Amino acid sequence: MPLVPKPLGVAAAVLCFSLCSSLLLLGAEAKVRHYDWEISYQHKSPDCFEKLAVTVNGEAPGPTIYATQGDTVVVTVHNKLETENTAIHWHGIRQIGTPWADGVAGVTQCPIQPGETFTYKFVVDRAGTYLYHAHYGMQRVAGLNGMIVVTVPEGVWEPFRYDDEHTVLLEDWWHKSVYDQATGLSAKPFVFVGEPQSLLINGRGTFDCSKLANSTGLCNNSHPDCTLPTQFTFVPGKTYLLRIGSLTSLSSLSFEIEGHLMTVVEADGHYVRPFVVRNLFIYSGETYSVLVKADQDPRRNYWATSHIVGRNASSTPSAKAIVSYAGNDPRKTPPTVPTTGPAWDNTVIRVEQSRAIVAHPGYAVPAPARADRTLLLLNTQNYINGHTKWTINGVSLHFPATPYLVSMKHDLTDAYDQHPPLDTYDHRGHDISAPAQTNGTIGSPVYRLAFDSVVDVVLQNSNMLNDKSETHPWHLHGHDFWVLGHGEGKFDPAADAWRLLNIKDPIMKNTVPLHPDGWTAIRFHANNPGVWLFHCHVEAHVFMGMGVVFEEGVERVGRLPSSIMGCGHSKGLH
Ligand SMILES: *[C@@H]1O[C@H](CO)[C@@H](O)[C@H](O)[C@H]1NC(C)=O
Ligand SMILES: *[C@@H]1O[C@H](CO)[C@@H](O)[C@H](O)[C@H]1NC(C)=O
Ligand SMILES: *[C@@H]1O[C@H](CO)[C@@H](O)[C@H](O)[C@H]1NC(C)=O
Ligand SMILES: *[C@@H]1O[C@H](CO)[C@@H](O)[C@H](O)[C@H]1NC(C)=O
Ligand SMILES: [Cu+2]
Repeated sequence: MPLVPKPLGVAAAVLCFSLCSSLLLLGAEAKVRHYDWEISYQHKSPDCFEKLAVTVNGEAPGPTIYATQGDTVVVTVHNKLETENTAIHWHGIRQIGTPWADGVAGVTQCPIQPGETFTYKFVVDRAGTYLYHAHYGMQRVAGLNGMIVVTVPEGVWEPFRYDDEHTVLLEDWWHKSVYDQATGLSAKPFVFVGEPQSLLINGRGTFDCSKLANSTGLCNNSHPDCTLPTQFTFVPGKTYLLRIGSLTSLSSLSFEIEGHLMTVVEADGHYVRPFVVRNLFIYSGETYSVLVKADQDPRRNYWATSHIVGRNASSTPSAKAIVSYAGNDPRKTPPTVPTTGPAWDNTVIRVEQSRAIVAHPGYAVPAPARADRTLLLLNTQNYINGHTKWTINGVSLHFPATPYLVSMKHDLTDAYDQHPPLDTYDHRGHDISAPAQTNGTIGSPVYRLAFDSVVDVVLQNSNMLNDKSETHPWHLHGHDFWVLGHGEGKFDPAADAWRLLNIKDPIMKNTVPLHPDGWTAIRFHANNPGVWLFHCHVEAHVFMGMGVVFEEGVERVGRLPSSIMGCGHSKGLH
């Protein structure tokens, strides 16, 4: 959709950006956008291997939601999974005033049972590129994923121009069912999900069926779901905005378009100081908008590819889509062999790109100069009663039967654990370059944050039980945070670490990678009444307990809708 900017001046745009909810004053009338979704299992062959996928109105990934800043989105969800619960999270939407619509089973609502209908209603208060996905068990792995595009209101400028746009949703895909994967992760001994069989771009990938000795007809390289790769059309000379989102379950990715440079202009709904890349590193739960100029030889087509980085996944083929210049046969295979992407184990270039992402000078929201409280969250992998788990400061998060939002608002203090071991955990004595020597516990703790306080979180990586350290993209619900910095080794609060942090022009995001053998520091304002999950966006990791729960100002939350209740101790409340 071409955006024809109406001169309004940068000052006004900056004002609009920082006072986003007042944008309604600018004339464009807020709309209510209704969606009616049936969630059901369907047989799908996105990479030529037939599998049951969780679909939205028969599609996986689901439809892109388009709205304008200030609009209200109403999604009525009918659970037609027959034998499985569901819940849908609107990733990057802060749910200001509607914490019950965040869609996290066990935190903000009871799961939606088979045959039930649940309505999500929330305001999209800031332009940008966002995501949605299932947030019940590991259900996201089965395909319930999609994008949300929120455009600026009429009369407001973005700090860049383009002629047209495309959405690019990146996923990884397994042939094992979500049940098979979850059962393995919970087993004694634990069975990891392994590397994905394929990568998808807008729901399409390719698995070579001849690799299977006996696929009993389930794998068919002539299946119409997978014969044609996704195509993006470019008109020569035009500039495109690609809205790229990753909802991989495990993989960190590198995305590139053969022969074309990309200018990164937006990250998680915030304008960045533009920088040019040949390949974009993108972690699960992140979104980026990039500008691409159709400035190459228009007589041929080009590959757009995604590759796994951060893990040795040499058996997983790269995803391939076609960028087709208008006038060519869009299905015509590019004449070149797609690249294999950057070396999977080059952490340095990934950290460098993370550090390059800072706020656009005209739109920087400076971070508060200091925090009221600092949380050091150390992740370790532990054996707990013979199970392999992830813990944060020694506790593996298990969602309680009663959603936190309900139990905390209604003072059902038996429904969760009152005291996270924040101050008792021995961070100083923990050697991050070795597997954990402790066992940890399983629990349902919550960190209670003073309302309106400024909170720093330092995420500290450490070696897993296999003595390696890997990437964990962390996603915070209900907020954007300032990304203060990424460091190597162990964060030392007494030493220089604080001086290395960027509080001048940090980017705000909702998801940030914690790189191997390092730490990541973020700062946020605990000013959104509710209960919010903060977790690793690797589906297997959060399933194994890699997350924490924050509460702030729950007493300020309005009357909870009875539709989120009905499970655990909330049975009698509605
Ligand atoms: C392929 O698998 C099916 C089902 O497991 C089995 O009945 C059949 O004998 C196998 N065929 C070959 C050639 O191994
Ligand atoms: C593979 O798919 C094609 C196209 O739908 C179909 O004609 C063919 O019968 C399928 N092959 C098998 C073995 O099922
Ligand atoms: C990556 O995996 C391949 C295949 O399993 C193996 O041959 C190779 O040695 C591994 N590379 C590293 C650096 O571990
Ligand atoms: C406790 O942790 C140690 C070291 O990781 C491990 O060897 C042991 O099996 C664990 N115990 C249980 C009961 O899981
Ligand atoms: Cu993780």
